[in-house]
Amino acid sequence: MIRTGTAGDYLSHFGAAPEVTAHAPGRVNLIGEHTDYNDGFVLPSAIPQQAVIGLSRLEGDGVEVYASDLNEARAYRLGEETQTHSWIDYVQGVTQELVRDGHKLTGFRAHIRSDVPFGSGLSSSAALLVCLLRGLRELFGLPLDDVQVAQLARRAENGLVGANVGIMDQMACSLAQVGEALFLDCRDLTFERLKLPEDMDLVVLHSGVEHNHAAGDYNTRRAECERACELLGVASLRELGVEDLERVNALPEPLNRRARHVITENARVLETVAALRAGELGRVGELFTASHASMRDDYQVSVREVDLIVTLAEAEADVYGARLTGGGFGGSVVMIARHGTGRRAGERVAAEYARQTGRTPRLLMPAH
Ligand code: GAF
Repeated sequence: MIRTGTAGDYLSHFGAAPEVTAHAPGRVNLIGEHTDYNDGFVLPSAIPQQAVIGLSRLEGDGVEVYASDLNEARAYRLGEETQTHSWIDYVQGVTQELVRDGHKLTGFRAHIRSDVPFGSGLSSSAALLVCLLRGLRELFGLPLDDVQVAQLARRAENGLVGANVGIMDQMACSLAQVGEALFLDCRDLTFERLKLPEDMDLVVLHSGVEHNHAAGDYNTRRAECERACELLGVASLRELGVEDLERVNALPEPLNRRARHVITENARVLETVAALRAGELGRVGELFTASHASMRDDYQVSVREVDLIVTLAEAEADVYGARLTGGGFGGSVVMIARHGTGRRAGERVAAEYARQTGRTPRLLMPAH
């Protein structure tokens, strides 16, 4: 298992054992997309793929980091963090926020590795941030709980990294478990853990189309939601429900679509939680299908390749439903299937998708 290799990786790279090791999983969001920065509901789960880190303190304020997946080393000094538009910004963002909060750090050395596919919509960034923060928390005895870790990770990503993301991914990577869904209210960060039903398979298929949240489209969607709020006279779209859709539909294009997606998606999260509790997997599948249509037609964050995977998945007899997971503009599809059939269905979908597009999909089974 990847976790046990961490200390050995560090040792072989730096020639000494690390003082601490830490890890954090990627996440798959079951439903509740683009609702987090609108104070809404989300329902992510952890995936077995994770980021792992080995760390040791250094004298002075130098930070040395090696990313083994990229075979790249970077160095900087605490207090001199500057944006470089590369992976080291995640590390720099974290130390900058910790120092700003008055935490006492010295320099350190880190070895990082991750098997969360980059740009897959499965939170490779948040997994890296949370695993680094867990490692630093242990190394320096920082008084941070798991919610504070998530909040600090988000500030690092919004700040030095420059991606204006919501809080879902960091909360999921810090608090979610494989086999459970984290039902999270992003307005006040209250959450509940829901055990996923035993009689379903969760399948994730990465389209091979990479996305980037520091890019413009994500920020455009956020700005559109803010503008919709101004026109509707509310502080956040969370204040509205499906009973307000008439007013929402009267907004100018595309603000009407954006707000409609967020409002109906919040309602779908609540319905999905109820259906999961009742073991009504057919209903969960219908909600997945409706969520995907809303992301494709109203929020307009899907791409041709992802739509094709959803169509192929839904043509499978044992698949209850499938939808784009994560921010969109590429990334992955999450599907639920009858227990024991998910892997085969996922393989068939992946093969047909590869044949039609020439892309290389990647099948992940968040087993439970
Ligand atoms: C990305 C962001 F990082 C999250 O905060 C969330 O907005 C998601 O897109 C869409 O639901 O993963």
